[in-house]
Amino acid sequence: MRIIELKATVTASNDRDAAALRGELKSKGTLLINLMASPGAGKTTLLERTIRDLSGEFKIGVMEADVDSDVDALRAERAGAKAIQVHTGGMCHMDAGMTRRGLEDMGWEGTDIIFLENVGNLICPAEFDTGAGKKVMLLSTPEGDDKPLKYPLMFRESDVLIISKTDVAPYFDFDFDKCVERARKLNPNITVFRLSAKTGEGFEEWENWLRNAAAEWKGAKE
Ligand SMILES: Nc1nc2c(ncn2[C@@H]2O[C@H](COP(=O)(O)OP(=O)(O)OP(=O)(O)O)[C@@H](O)[C@H]2O)c(=O)[nH]1
Ligand SMILES: [Mg+2]
Repeated sequence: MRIIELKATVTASNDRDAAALRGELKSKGTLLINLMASPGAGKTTLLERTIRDLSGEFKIGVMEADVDSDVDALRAERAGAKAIQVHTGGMCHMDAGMTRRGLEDMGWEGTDIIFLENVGNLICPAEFDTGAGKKVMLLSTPEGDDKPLKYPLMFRESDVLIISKTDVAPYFDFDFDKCVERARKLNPNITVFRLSAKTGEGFEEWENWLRNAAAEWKGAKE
């Protein structure tokens, strides 16, 4: 497992770089998923199980973006994915140029699905297009059902909202209906899953969504 040190890319247009990267990935049928959430929401735990469940069907890559450490990439690698750790040089998000460098260093060709576990926070990652084909966010029940009100851009930008740690929801008075209503007010098309890595709730639905998304992405490559 490699670790690479990155600095923010200085280019005229992140959006243009992101669109170019997305086009290259699409031409090879590789679906890049930008996974975003607060620190500790359960991103790596979600990935570990997803990799174990799906690595017989798909070639899966994981790019772990953090300010420091290699723990998450080691976890993804142990679960069976091709993994790379990128250090963001203190930056709180990944941009398209950084994502391209990480992917090239990892060797992305031949993979079906690559998860980019973005730096943990609900603000900056929502502002930067990384070139991903899909954006998936997690909100864990201990964070509270009011988060769509406080971090609207993240909810607006995401294709999928995974409400994680449902097993502990009763301890945090988490109101699922209120949370989903608030999220849908910002983004009527957002797909919502309830999921627990402890009980396994929701994994079947999430993994079926992934299967469909990967197939659609490949189908559109011509
Ligand atoms: N009860 C419960 N705990 C969970 C669940 N998913 C993850 N956790 C716990 O939450 C903690 C953080 O999980 P991670 O998967 O490391 O979270 P992360 O979002 O990758 O964290 P960062 O990469 O540091 O931002 C760990 O102690 C996990 O065991 C869940 O579904 N239920
Ligand atoms: Mg993590």
